Amino acid sequence: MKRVSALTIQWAAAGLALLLMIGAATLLAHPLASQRAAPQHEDEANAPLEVINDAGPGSRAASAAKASASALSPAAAVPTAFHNIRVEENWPQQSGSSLKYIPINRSGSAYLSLGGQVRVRSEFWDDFFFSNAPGRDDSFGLFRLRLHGDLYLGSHVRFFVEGKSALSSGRDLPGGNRPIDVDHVDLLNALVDIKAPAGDGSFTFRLGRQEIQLGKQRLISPLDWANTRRSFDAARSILKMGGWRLDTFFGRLVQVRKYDFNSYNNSGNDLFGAYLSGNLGKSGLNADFYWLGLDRDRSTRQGVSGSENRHSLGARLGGRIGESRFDFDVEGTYQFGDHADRDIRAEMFSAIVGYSLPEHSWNPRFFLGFDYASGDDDPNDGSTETFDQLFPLAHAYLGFADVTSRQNNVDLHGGVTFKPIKRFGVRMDIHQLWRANENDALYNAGGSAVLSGGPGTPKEIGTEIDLTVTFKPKAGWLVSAGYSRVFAGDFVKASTPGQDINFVHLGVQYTS
Ligand SMILES: [Ca+2]
Ligand SMILES: [Ca+2]
Repeated sequence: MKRVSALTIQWAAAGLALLLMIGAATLLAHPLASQRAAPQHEDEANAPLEVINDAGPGSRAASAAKASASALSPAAAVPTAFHNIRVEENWPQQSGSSLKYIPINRSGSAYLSLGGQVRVRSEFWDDFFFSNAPGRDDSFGLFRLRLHGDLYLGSHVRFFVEGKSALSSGRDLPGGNRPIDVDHVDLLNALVDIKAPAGDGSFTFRLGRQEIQLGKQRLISPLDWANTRRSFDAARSILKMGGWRLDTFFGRLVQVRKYDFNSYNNSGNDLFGAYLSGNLGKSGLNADFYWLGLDRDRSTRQGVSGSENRHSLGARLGGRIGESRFDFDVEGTYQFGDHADRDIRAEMFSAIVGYSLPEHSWNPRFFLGFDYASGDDDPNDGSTETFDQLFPLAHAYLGFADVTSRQNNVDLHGGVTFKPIKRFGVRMDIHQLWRANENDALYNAGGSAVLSGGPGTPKEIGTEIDLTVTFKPKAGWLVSAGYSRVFAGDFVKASTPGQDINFVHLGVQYTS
């Protein structure tokens, strides 16, 4: 532990003042928001896409004290007004909000819905990435504004445009302000939908810049935690029928250029595939089946660089177990393809089991989870076995301090969520983190190799505890605070100063 810098105190004071201001504003807030009806989510029957929105404190539903409980137990699911991906919202005529369903022709067949979100987060770091070297303590603020317009022209054509502005007060940790922190003014979504009835459901062709969220966001997520979020320039079809949803798409990752317009052509990461999700009859279980393809112009793995062509085949199953208090979620993915002159063979497995006590006034849910993602045992054997995490929401699963990713990783974790007071949610997690293979690197949350391994090196990365508190004073408001401590394990002690990491975050968000 070290001295607290003046800057840290400044930011702490600013953060607290902000929280107090927001709290006061909230008490006075117009009751409009809380009067709203929930939108008619076509997807609500399709729980997999609703899922882990509440996995991170930065996401809207984290607040909903239902925290991860409802994420995994459909029985507890509550209709929510705002979706993590705003284009998934479809507001009814009687929403009660003057911003939604604004008719623009006499018959009302053409109408416009407007919305937006403001988010402010302060982060405080002590001994970032296990080091007490200069430049490893910092505090900074992240600001984000999103505004969108959603125009319906009859029942077949829809235009959706969402802009963003992501700013930082100045991150001085290694890497400075990263592309996940800053994107001055840009387009997050800009798409057109052509929609037609299909059987008991619908078929939609979607073209343009768009966010993609699949399953529990283990592999593909809009990454709400990041200030700039993540989108793709893509063509996509969405078929909804019989309680199932099939997404097929071809897209290109939008590479954030912090101070310039994010163009279509500078990414080098093409993502394509098919993703099927739905409910298994009346079992209360939901399932996903998918194939995801990824073409990277160039990547470096275990010191070898080259173009990469990787396919991921996977399945997920989750839900409440009968009428019991147990819920579960399991997912497995196998990857194959080629990288430079090597073959790709990698896999991951993720499982979590929860136990809820609904009759207790705190509504607690206890959970135990295990995550595994393969590593490479020999860089010179002609094959690469390091799993690729693709475009995930990693820290919802592997710890809020973002020390590691779903690559050469083992995480045994457990915790509890509960609601001690109405509108308050508490989540406590503990993670024991290892590398899967001693000869492969430790990969950070961004998927970059940060510490290389070797024969005989310890596998233990460390132990992380996370405490997250959320408060949702009114519909649309989310106040969150979190503390994480990562105790350095044998592997990082051997190759870094081995200090424990402290991380505090305070956030306020308003969604309309
Ligand atoms: Ca930009
Ligand atoms: Ca190998």
